Amino acid sequence: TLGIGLAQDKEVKKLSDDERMAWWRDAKFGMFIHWGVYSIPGGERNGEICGGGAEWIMDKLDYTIEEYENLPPVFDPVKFDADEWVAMAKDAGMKYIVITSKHHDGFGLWDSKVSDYDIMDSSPFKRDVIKELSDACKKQDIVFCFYHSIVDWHHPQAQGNLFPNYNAGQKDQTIVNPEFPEYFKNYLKPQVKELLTNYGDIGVVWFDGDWIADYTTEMGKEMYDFIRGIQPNTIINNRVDKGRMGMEGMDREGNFAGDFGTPEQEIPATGIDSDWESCMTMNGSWGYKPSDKNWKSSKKLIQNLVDIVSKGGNFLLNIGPDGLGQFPPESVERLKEIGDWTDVNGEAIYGSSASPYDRPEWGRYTIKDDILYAHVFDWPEDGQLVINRDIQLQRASLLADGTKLKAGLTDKGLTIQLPKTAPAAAVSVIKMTLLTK
Ligand code: FUL
Repeated sequence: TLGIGLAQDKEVKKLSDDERMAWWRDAKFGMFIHWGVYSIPGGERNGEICGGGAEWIMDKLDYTIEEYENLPPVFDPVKFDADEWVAMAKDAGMKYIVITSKHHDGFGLWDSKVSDYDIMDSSPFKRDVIKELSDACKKQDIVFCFYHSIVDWHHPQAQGNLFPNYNAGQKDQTIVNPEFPEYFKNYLKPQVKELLTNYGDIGVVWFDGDWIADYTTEMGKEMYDFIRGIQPNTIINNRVDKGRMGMEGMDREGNFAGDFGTPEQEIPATGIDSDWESCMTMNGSWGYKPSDKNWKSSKKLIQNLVDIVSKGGNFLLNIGPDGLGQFPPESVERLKEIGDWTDVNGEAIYGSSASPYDRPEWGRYTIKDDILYAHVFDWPEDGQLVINRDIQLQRASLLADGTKLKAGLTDKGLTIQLPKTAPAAAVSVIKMTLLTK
């Protein structure tokens, strides 16, 4: 449905930058999935709980490679159901999913011919998770994308030779494995090629781990062109480029490397005139971590989505399924509540653009052609919503049920008269038609 297509397919035409980005710019909202053998211990080892993301447990709680290799043989996620996962993303109003094909620990969730350290060869499960998920996405019209780490704590030519004394938590940038170029050429690239060749259209390749000393700017360029040569219209994040992680990856003109920037666990304070996507966890961990009960409310997550979209970005919201393949119940509950909101208010999100008006104190604006959407976070007690003076208003209504609203000038400024109670608990949307010249 995307028509991205593999380069091998003769019909595939290379799109322009804007054409390539079009589906992604309209999509706004995607699901990040961090899942792997680290989902079994869930951040805990011998009663000790690792700080931060539980997907870092191998490094944080000092596993040797041999000790960590005991996890794949017990990775048997019998509850995994690709159709169900994708349906939960779709029902929440998400338009794409980004799954960790391989995180820093090096374990692959697909059938790799380059390595045995994957779900087909080292786990009793023996099902190609990437295949099942990409098929489920195709069926349900969701764009399939994958995350892939440049770091590899298992591979001896990458960081594997340094375990268990790696301590990347300190982000030691000075340690270099002289054999890393071999890993890059004979392992990383071939694995990326498998993922881009055997699973149909790939919407986004979401790299990570660009900070390591071994990775070079030249490798980043080579990787970017390599992907274009296989799937010309796949979108590639800025972490393909050495040291271009997050907001730090912006140049002075405000452009990100790769095709889009990746602010992590943060939302830029103002709009950025470049493509970007904020990724964020629901609690504090990317990988499954049941000890972390610090869940953001659905209200907060919906407001984050609106905030991001009003500033011209996308929102990639993470799920960390457990070792059996189930989404945590707290995540399921939040996805449902977000879905209830997008069902009613999606019109003000998908295909919209960043607000051309200054951010008001009560919430945010998004715009689509001559329709301006006011997303009200704080419903005014006196029922008077003061909107920006420079708005040329023709008519206004509640998006939820079409109730017409009166507007006029008061001593406070241009004001819309609202009903007593807000139609939604998280964000209520007022739809305004603007006067066109
Ligand atoms: C980070 C990684 O180190 C985290 O584990 C997570 O994958 C996040 C999205 O990117 O840099």
